[in-house]
Amino acid sequence: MTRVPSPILLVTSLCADEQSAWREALALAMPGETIVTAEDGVDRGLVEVAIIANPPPGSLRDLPALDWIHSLWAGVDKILQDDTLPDTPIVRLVDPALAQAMAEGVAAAVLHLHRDLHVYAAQQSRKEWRQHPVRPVAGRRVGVLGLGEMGRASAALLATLGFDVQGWSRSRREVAKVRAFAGPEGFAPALEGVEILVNLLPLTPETRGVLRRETFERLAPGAHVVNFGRGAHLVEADLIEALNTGRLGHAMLDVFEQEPLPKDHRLWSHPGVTILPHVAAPTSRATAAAIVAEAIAAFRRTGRPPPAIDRHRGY
Ligand code: NDP
Ligand code: OXD
Repeated sequence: MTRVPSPILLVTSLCADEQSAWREALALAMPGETIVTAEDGVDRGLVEVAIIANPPPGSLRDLPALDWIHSLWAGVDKILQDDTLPDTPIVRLVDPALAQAMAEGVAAAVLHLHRDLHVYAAQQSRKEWRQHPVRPVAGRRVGVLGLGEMGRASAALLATLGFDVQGWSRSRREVAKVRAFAGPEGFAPALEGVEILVNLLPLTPETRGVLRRETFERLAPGAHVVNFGRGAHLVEADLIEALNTGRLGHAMLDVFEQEPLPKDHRLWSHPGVTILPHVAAPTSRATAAAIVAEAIAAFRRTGRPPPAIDRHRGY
């Protein structure tokens, strides 16, 4: 007798349309599985696998048979803040298409700043026709904080474009044509001479507030900052002070402690800031659903979930 696979619970805090688009994509990628949501009135005692996207706190309680969780997000900082989270492995999204999208987003941001497009946007608002010298990429040092899935792809693309790239991670990572630094002792050298700093760290107790005054002071004067990690990496008051004094040139921010960024937030109107609405690397439903489907198929065959995040490290 063939065993009917247990239902897979999809739990998100997405709007109804987006959640059903995900459900459809997941169902298409794994036609032999049944994807359910809490609203379907499923017997929670049967659920062995949950697929999540920023689930509301408490929504993964009362799942006694839960074996593991697959997140549709790369970053797991929000989920880990839920104290009711069951003690099961959490697998995060690792998708080459996401890393490629991030690398493109980082290259776009860095080239934008490198070619002074933020300066020309400000000039346009004043109808000012003024040319600035163009510097070669080879002389421009870019620092990348975090050399994981996102950071390695981004650093590699920046190096291919000809920038002088250096990166920082917890353990030493090899990326062709990128000077790599690691650990607390590698932090200061990783910032030395950096004119454009890109943050691609996960948010953990150790990395919270990493973009602060002491960090900015180690960069080249007038350096630019790109924050594509998480909002809480940035100490906003330190950023504003550094922009106002000219210690920093410009900041390109994609992530915020509160998203959407409230309409009355001071960052919206700061002339030294470009705001992006969390679009550095949008998740592709098709590729992500295929990756999740493959992980679940392997679990059905072997009974083992894919490699999980380290909850103690926080990523
Ligand atoms: P990974 O886990 O693959 O990489 C994390 C990197 O950060 C690793 O190189 C890790 O070092 C390094 N790191 C972690 N903690 C420290 C520390 N204390 N000191 C030094 N280095 C540290 O994550 P991803 O690259 O997949 O994603 C990174 C983050 O990007 C996500 O957590 C998310 O916040 C953000 N993100 C943003 C998106 C957007 O659209 N804005 C989209 C997707 C992700 P080591 O290599 O030694 O482990
Ligand atoms: C993610 C993100 O973590 O989009 O996947 O920020």
